[in-house]
Formats: sequence, structure tokens, C-alpha cells
Amino acid sequence: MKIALTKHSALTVVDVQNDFIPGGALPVPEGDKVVEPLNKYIEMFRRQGLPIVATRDWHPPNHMSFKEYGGIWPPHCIQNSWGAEFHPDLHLPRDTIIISKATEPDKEAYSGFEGTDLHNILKDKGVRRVFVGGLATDYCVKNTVLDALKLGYETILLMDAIKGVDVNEGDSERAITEMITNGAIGISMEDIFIV
Ligand code: VGL
Ligand code: ZN
Repeated sequence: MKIALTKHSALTVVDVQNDFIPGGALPVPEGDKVVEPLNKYIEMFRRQGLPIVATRDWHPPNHMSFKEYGGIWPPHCIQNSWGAEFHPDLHLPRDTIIISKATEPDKEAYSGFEGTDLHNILKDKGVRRVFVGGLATDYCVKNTVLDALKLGYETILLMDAIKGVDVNEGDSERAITEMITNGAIGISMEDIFIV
């Protein structure tokens, strides 16, 4: 599957934060493995002068997704903590558009579009095609991709730059199937060509 990096393209790097990396509070198995391929995608988009977005889970200390507040997760990605920082090896350019989500105590938001300005920002830049990679395949990547599709973006899933939590065995595989069924196009680095 070949896919063009058109001038209407943008990269979205989802939640590559310390807490989602082995050693963090909510580690995604092999989560660190997405950093190297994502750096290559980042460089590809940067060279073409295309927008790069990085979403981040940005929870208050009393967020409803945390176990002690009735949720299912250990506390993670608390605003301004080490765990909420982007992985130190992720080479985000200075002008990266940072999107903080799930910032309110009583609202969960797995998607980078939910309760944020992301759609408006991309629309203003004339973006029609979004390339999505990062963490976690079965939560924030999935919800971001499904929202992008609903909003009418051509949505490209970067198969070589995603990892899932797999709370239940097979969750990531099922998430990939769901994204593809809904219209996402799964590609790898070598499928991209520059026009
Ligand atoms: C995520 C679980 C809880 C994610 C965020 O970024 O996929 N997963 N909060
Ligand atoms: Zn979270």
C-alpha cells in the first residue's frame, strides 16, 4: 500500500509519555519501541514543513480514571509530573502542536479530538490526511483514529509505530481491525512517498 505525503498531511503522535513506557505508572509493553520509528516519521514531516501534533494525557491528581476515584487505571500522567512528560528520546520539533486531553477531574477523553481544539487547528491548516502513531493502540490511538475518521479525515495508521496495553489478550489486534473496518489505512514507513 503506497501512500502520498501530500501538502494536506499532518502527523499526530499520541501519548508518548513516560508513564506509558516500561518503568512508568501505566506501562505499555514495549512502549519504548515506538520512539525510534516515530522519530523517523517526525523527521519526514519536519523536512516537508508539515504540521506535527503531539497529544498528551494530562490528568489532574483526582482524575476519575484513577482506581481511587472509581476508574480502572493506576494514577498516571498527572499534570506537570515526570510521568506526564514526553519520552526524553522523542525528538519533537520546537513548533510541535501540543494537545493536552482529559484535563478535567470528571471527564475521560481517550481521543485527542475530545474536548480539545485539535480539529479546529487541523482545519485551519488545511489538513485533510492525518497519520497517527503512538500509545496505546487499544485506547488513545484507537479513539483518536476513530474520531479522525468521523470528522472526515483520511486517516493513516502507522502500523510500525504503535503498541497496545492488551488488558485482555487480543485487545490491540481487535482495535486495529476496528480502525481498519471504519476506514483507516494501515501502512509502514516504506509505504510513504513524497509528492
Ligand atoms: C491511555 C489508558 C489511560 C492511552 C490513557 O494513552 O492510551 N490509556 N489513559
Ligand atoms: Zn489516562
